[in-house]
Amino acid sequence: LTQDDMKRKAAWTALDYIPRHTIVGVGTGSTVNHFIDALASIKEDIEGAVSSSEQSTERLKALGIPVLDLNSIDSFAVYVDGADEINPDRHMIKGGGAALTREKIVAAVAETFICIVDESKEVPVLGHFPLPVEVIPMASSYVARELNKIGGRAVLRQGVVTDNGNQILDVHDLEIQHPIQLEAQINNIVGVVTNGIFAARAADIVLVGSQQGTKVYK
Ligand code: DER
Repeated sequence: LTQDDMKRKAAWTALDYIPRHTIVGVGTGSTVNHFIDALASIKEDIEGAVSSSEQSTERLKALGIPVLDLNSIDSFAVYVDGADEINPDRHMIKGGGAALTREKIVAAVAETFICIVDESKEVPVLGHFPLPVEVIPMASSYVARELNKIGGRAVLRQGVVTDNGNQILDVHDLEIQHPIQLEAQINNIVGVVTNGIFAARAADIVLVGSQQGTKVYK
């Protein structure tokens, strides 16, 4: 199986966790793109989707799935999204696709977060994947200096402006032994909009596409 095959297997397995006649929160990325294709196959059975990016919104609309405004909803059952890394506590690094802010917002509203990954995303400790941090453009150099002070090596992601008009710093060389603490610490740096540690609100169910099929853990 190729990595894409494993992503597709995890994405289609997520259908088993989608209650009918509900609103589904949809993340961003290549694994989620497979999930959107899967969701389209049951679109008559769902009320609609809440999207975490313009990229996902376009794909949902192209497949005839209604995209709803998060502000018109006070809760919904399931959010499905990928991750760049996930540890045994179901804490994630996300943001490889620069959608981390809206992903974190939609995930915060969802009752259940289902993470769909291929086996390459499973790590014992977060941090080998450079940690994305969304920053207000005028603060990018200041935030980079603050992140370097805590042991990272912050690099401005070239040529990327997020859906919210902000920039991304990718922080290399972190070994994240205490994700919940570091997530809060980085949030406190003035100028940071969102950081890609998803630990305070971790995934609830993880579907891992692997050579042996799809593993489920929660
Ligand atoms: O940017 C993101 O958070 C995406 O979910 C990313 O983490 C996963 O992207 P992939 O499914 O293309 O590997």
